[in-house]
Formats: sequence, C-alpha cells, structure tokens
Amino acid sequence: TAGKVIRCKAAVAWKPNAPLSIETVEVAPPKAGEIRVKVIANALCHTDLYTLSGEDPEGLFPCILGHEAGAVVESVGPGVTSVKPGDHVIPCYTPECQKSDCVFCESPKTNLCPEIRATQGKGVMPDGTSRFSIDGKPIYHFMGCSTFSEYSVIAEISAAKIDPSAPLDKMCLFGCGVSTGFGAVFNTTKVHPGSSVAVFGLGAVGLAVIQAAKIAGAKRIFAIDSNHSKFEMATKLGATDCIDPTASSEPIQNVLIQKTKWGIDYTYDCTGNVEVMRAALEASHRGWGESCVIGVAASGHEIKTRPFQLITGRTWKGTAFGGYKSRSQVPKLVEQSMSGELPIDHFITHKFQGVETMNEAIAALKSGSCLRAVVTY
Ligand code: NAD
Ligand code: AHE
Ligand code: ZN
Repeated sequence: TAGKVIRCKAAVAWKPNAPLSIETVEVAPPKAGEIRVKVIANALCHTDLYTLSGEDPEGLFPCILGHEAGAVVESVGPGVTSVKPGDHVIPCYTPECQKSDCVFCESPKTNLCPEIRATQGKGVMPDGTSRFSIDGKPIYHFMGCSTFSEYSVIAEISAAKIDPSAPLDKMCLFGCGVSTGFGAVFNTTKVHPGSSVAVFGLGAVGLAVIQAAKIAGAKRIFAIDSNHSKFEMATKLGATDCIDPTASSEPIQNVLIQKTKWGIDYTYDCTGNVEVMRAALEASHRGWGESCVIGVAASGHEIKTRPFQLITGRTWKGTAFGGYKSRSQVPKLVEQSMSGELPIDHFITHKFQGVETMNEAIAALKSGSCLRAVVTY
C-alpha cells in the first residue's frame, strides 16, 4: 500500500451538531516528514464533542475528528527517520520537534512545541494541504490526529513510538485525557505529599487528576461533580470527600473554604465551565494556592475574579496535555501503566467495534455514565 492512495472507512463531520457520517475516504500517501498510520483503537474525549458542537473557534467542517488513539505505522514519507512501518505509535496533538533551535522543546518548562501548530489549527498538514478527500474534495484534519478514520496521516513529530507489546486498545488513552490529568498533577502543579486537592468535574480527566494526586501523596482530595454517579470511582481512586455543588445554595468555593479554613493547596477545573474555573481559583489556599485550568471553554467565554484573589497569594495556571513532552514522555507513561504503577483500565467503561459505531460511542460519552468509550477498528 505504501506510496498509493488508501481507501478506507472514516466517520466524517460534515457540519456542526449533526451525527457523523460513515464514508469511504481517500487517504493520500505521506509527504516529507509525515507518516501514514493504521488506527487500531480510538477513545473519545470531551474535546471531540466540543469541536463537533460548533463552539470551537478552530472547528472546521467537513473534518475527521479524533485525537486519542493507538496506531501502527503503515508507511513513512521522505526524510522520516524516527519511526518505520510496523512501529506502534500514539498520535499526539502536542508535537515535539526536538530541534536544537526550538526554544520550547529545549526548555524543561513547557511541552508547547509550536512547529506545526499554525497549520494544525487550520486543519491541514504542514505544507498547507489535506491528505483526506472524498471524490477528490478535501476534508480537513483535526488537532493533527484525525483518528476517526481507519487510516490517517500525521506529522512524524506528532508520533510517540511505544512498546509494541502494549495493548493499543488501552494505551490510546495516553493520547489525551489520562495523560493530561496525570501531568496536571505531576508536571504542572507538582503536588507535594500531605497537601489538599480539589477536582471539579469527574470525567476521565478529573479522575486521572485524583488518581495522580493520591499517588503524589495528597492527604485530602475533594471530588466535585453534579453527577453523583461519578463519586464511586472518585472514591476508589482516592477522593476523601465527594461534593455535589448544586446541593447547597452556598457557592462551592465558600463550602470548600469552610471545610478547610483557608482553602485548598491545589485545585483543578476539569469541566470547561468558566464559572467553575473561578470557583476553583477562589477555593485555593490564601498565600500559596494554585489553581489549574484544564477544561476547554468555548469562544467568547472568559474567566474573571477579583484581582485581590491573586494579590493574596493564589496562582492561576493552565495545562495542555498535562505538560508532557509527547515523543519523549508518552512512551514512559506506557511503561508505567504496563508495570502497574499507573493503572488505566478503570477509565474504559464502554467498548465498541468498528468506525461505523462512532455515533454510538459519542452518545455513550454524552450519557453521563461513561468515562472513556474505546472504539476498536
Ligand atoms: P467529560 O465530559 O467526560 O467530564 C466532565 C465532567 O464534568 C462530567 O462528569 C460532568 O458531570 C462534570 N461537570 C460539567 N459541568 C460541571 C459543573 N458546572 N460543576 C461540576 N461538574 C461539572 O470530559 P473529559 O473528557 O473528562 O474532559 C474534561 C474537560 O477537559 C473538557 O473541557 C475537555 O475539553 C478538557 N480537556 C482538556 C485537555 C487539556 O489538554 N487542557 C485535555 C483533555 C481534555
Ligand atoms: N481550538 C481550541 C483549543 C482548545 C484547547 O485548548 N485544546 C487543548 C487540548 S484539549 C484536548 O482534549 C490544548 O492543548 N490546547 C493547546 C493548543 O495548542 O491547542 C479553542 O478553543 O480555541
Ligand atoms: Zn482530548
């Protein structure tokens, strides 16, 4: 198949807020610096639903969504040296070019390599064109991954090569949500033993924050969600207090401060709701509390608080992909999960077979009873 167009099935988003359409797409061979991958399994992330809703200012249609996957390299374009056909990879929306003149890759402070970010946001490959088409009409890429397709083309610098013995139908979770939650704790805030943590929103991202906070030695972990069905897993992973913010007329930040006197050392928004982000910041500890924005808010939604909250020692921060440098660190996450240090099976609550089941998987994630729905192709 190398060098030839592949025709395969993909779930195409023709327009916002409509069911995906299962189509036969043409996937062109990879160009220089690109690789073509056979997607083995894809998990749904809330961000796929966000972009499908039409609220994402970077959302382009028609497109092929999907950014949490496990894949096998089918063929490589000219100049590709870090992977070869047959290698197992996790496509990563945060690439890592590893060039010596990339100040972001060179810095230990960030994972935000900008090498292909501009074209990625425009739904095209770095040369400005798409590798997907239907009857010759181009279809946009998404987040540099587009894994709602049996085959996809990604940049070499977006592919984290992992242990081939690791099951891709589980390791796909490291493509986004679980890595993000773990990294928010281990990289972005560096939770210290004995500290207190509050997590707003108990989807896979929020629950991964709880799991990591427990491992980091947090003593008290508040789990906050309006959906009580999330409390059981939160408790299993280490939450000490589960709170429904709608249960009281008192703002949740006040409830939390009353329970802790001065607030909470580390708080995380995993909802994407800007009011929740404010509550999380204001629930953080006077003098040193850190609040980390993880949830993605729609365009036009902005955060606010009284500057006094910052003057009195709170820090507002945010994370993309948990701060993990994708190509160098995702393989280690896979190892840690294989060794039992970072178990992830509990996030997979729903399984589907075939790219044609993608709409069912979307319905599952929306149902409120799902953490991750994995579709195996
Ligand atoms: P999810 O939909 O599975 O979970 C969200 C949870 O938040 C649900 O349990 C829901 O009941 C709860 N919730 C929603 N509104 C709430 C409110 N007002 N108060 C309390 N609880 C509320 O989503 P997910 O896949 O876990 O993703 C969580 C968020 O993180 C999304 O916004 C997603 O787009 C974002 N995200 C960001 C990154 C990043 O790199 N920054 C990575 C992955 C996901
Ligand atoms: N196009 C969106 C950006 C949304 C956003 O912030 N995405 C997160 C990842 S969400 C994964 O599920 C992120 O890492 N952003 C950094 C980046 O470079 O995009 C919008 O709302 O504008
Ligand atoms: Zn995601």
